Amino acid sequence: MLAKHQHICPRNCYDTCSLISTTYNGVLLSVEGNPAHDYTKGKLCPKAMSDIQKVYSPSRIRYPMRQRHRFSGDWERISWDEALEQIARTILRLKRTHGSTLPLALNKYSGNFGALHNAMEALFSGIGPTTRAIGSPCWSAGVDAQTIDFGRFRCSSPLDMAHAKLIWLWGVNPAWTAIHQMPIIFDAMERGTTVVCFDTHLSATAARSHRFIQVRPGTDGLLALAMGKVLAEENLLDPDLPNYTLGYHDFLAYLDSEIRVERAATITGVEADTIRDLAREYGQTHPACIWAGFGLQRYTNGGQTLRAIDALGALAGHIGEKGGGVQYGHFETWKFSGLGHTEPSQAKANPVVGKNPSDRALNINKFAAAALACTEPPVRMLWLAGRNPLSQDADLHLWQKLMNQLEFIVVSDLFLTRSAAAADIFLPVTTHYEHWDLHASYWHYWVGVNEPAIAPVGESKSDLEIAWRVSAKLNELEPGSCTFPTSGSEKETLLRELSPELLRLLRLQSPKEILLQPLKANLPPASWAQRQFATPSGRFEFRSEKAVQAGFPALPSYSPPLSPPPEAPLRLLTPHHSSALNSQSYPPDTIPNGYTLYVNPELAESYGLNEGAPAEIANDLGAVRVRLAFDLSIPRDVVIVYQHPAELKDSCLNVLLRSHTTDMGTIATGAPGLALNETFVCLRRLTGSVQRLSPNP
Ligand SMILES: Nc1nc2c(c(=O)[nH]1)N[C@H]1C(S)=C(S)[C@@H](COP(=O)(O)OP(=O)(O)OC[C@H]3O[C@@H](n4cnc5c(=O)[nH]c(N)nc54)[C@H](O)[C@@H]3O)O[C@H]1N2
Ligand SMILES: Nc1nc2c(c(=O)[nH]1)N[C@H]1C(S)=C(S)[C@@H](COP(=O)(O)OP(=O)(O)OC[C@H]3O[C@@H](n4cnc5c(=O)[nH]c(N)nc54)[C@H](O)[C@@H]3O)O[C@H]1N2
Ligand code: SF4
Ligand SMILES: [Mo]
Repeated sequence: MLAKHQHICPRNCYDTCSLISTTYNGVLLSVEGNPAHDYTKGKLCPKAMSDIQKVYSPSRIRYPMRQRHRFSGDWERISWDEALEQIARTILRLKRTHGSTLPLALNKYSGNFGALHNAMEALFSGIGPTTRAIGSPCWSAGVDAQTIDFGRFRCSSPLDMAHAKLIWLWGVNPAWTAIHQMPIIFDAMERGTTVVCFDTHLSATAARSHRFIQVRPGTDGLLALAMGKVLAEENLLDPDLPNYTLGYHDFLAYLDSEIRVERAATITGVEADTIRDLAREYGQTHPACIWAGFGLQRYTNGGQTLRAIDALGALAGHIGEKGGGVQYGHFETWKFSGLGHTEPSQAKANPVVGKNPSDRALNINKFAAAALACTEPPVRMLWLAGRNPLSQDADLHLWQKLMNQLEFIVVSDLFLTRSAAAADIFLPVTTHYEHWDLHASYWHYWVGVNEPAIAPVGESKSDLEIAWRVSAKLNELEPGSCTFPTSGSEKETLLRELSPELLRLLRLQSPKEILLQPLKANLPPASWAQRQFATPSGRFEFRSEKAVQAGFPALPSYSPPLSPPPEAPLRLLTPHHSSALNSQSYPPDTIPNGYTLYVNPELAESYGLNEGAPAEIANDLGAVRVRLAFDLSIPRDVVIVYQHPAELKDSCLNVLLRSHTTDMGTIATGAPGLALNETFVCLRRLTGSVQRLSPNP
């Protein structure tokens, strides 16, 4: 029998698409984009198009497993009861030994952003105070910058960009990372909108824009400040500034005394005349929209970069404009109840982190170092859920050390990932075609339900079901040891996740109405239209006391990114890949054969290397084998690898990353972000065999 079901793509992706699956006798036949969803518009990316392959992939793990020795690959199939028993007994033993539940650590992030996936946080809260990864490897600096400037983290509906006469795509690559925005941009172009892309090299998005502005990595803040200075010099400032902003005199004084357009040109690589032209066009065109992406804030000065861009938007009067503003992302629809076990204010501040005040919070970007440093009590058990840190994090040498020191590691995932290779117990989870869930987006305003279309593949279970079962086992072994529910209905739990605030935003009388179709929140299409801000002053704050209190400069200002050390003179950028989603490969089981290093041909020539030549990029942390590909648009001191998963036998790209943190992130996400673009390497011709570095097994 044919049947249709609704889903939401749960990946960490701007688009959070609404999907419709067709099954025949309980088997998935096809997945399409929902035509009734005005952002997905019936279209899917190639990743979701290979979802069915992923669901039925032969390498998907279908039953719980135990590994005899970490990294040995010596796995044995076990029953759920054996797995749960070992997990629960270990938890209770550690609690007894240390007189505390803090030795238990949870590190969870973006494998699946569904509300019911907060079950893992809720389970840990139900056990007692535990050690938690907080913050985000992704966007923290930018979130703080916007929280400081506007008072609240929100953005316009992405459909609003259609009204812009000028669109600046700044450090964002939607042609690969948010493909559903591209038709909106293309339609605007057809109606006469000019699109400018600011990137470090000719990205896929830059190639589709009218104009490409090449910026030296980590210097965008200075470029924005220089353009702000031009606006001031050429009387292109919004005359309304005194009415709705705070500290603009101070900011203009800073621009006047500290910023020189010619000097900015030398540092940013954008010619002074171009800076002036761009500023004039931006100041004179209304409405004008800046989309500032996550790529430009992955630096030690990333938060200040975004503050400078916000300030430029305000100086030119584009904030609050229909079709204008500075767009980055939002939390507005992430008003889930947190399964009753996560502290609501934290759940609000960061959609994917729920923790209680008594928990021991470790920055997710420094997790390994921080966990190793924990004493009284130490961290002894780690649960990774929806996370692949041995592929995605920095400081992998410390991760390796941590993995070797811990007493017990549980990984719940779909596949035997690089991180799962460190597990003692592997628990197989369901995909979004096999469980209920509720999803919001950090880019558009839709909220929707994910319903199961097929029975769980093999013995896999949803993260929520796993959390219930762990709680049941704990309570069986020691009554009262976990307050998280021991069973329930996924559907009913989902309905309870619609908090009164979310019900109001979605204009729902009863939670059940969400089961019918995805709904768009009742939010203004253009944010800050009334120019009433959520800052302490109620104004757009060029000068912020909140920033000062958090230890940041009061004004948007420029500080340079890190400089390369002499022995590693090339900056390595590792932006997101067109056909991978972080460590998740698409189609599954098609991991590219090694990494491609994109370089300027002149750089390659100076090393005597041809296109296609094998080489190695290395620094004091490790070395990675690459194959060279030429890209004339890449500066001679920058090299690029688009991040994608690697075969377990190969060195992973992130062995080269040290966990430099971004300037900001503490206010909104609890911890500074990851300055992953501050990575430096040297390039070496390959002679002999490549050194294999930790954390490879
Ligand atoms: N070099 C480099 N490193 C980076 C980045 C970069 O640009 N370059 N980007 C950074 C950024 S922005 C991010 S957000 C992080 C992302 O890093 P992570 O948060 O680790 O995200 P993913 O690799 O997408 O997913 C992690 C795991 O979740 C699993 N998973 C999928 N669905 C489920 C589920 O329902 N339940 C469970 N339990 N598991 C599931 C997947 O199979 C995958 O193994 O990486 C960061 N690391
Ligand atoms: N296909 C695909 N889509 C994805 C993901 C994926 O892995 N693959 N990951 C998802 C996740 S977790 C995230 S965080 C988003 C990220 O999506 P985006 O916000 O687009 O961010 P990035 O891909 O990290 O970087 C965007 C661009 O910034 C550029 N850039 C780097 N440094 C600088 C700089 O100093 N200045 C300027 N002007 N540009 C710079 C990079 O070259 C890149 O082209 O994408 C999501 N969507
Ligand atoms: S990965 Fe992104 S673009 Fe692709 S289906 Fe999922 S949400 Fe949509
Ligand atoms: Mo991300």
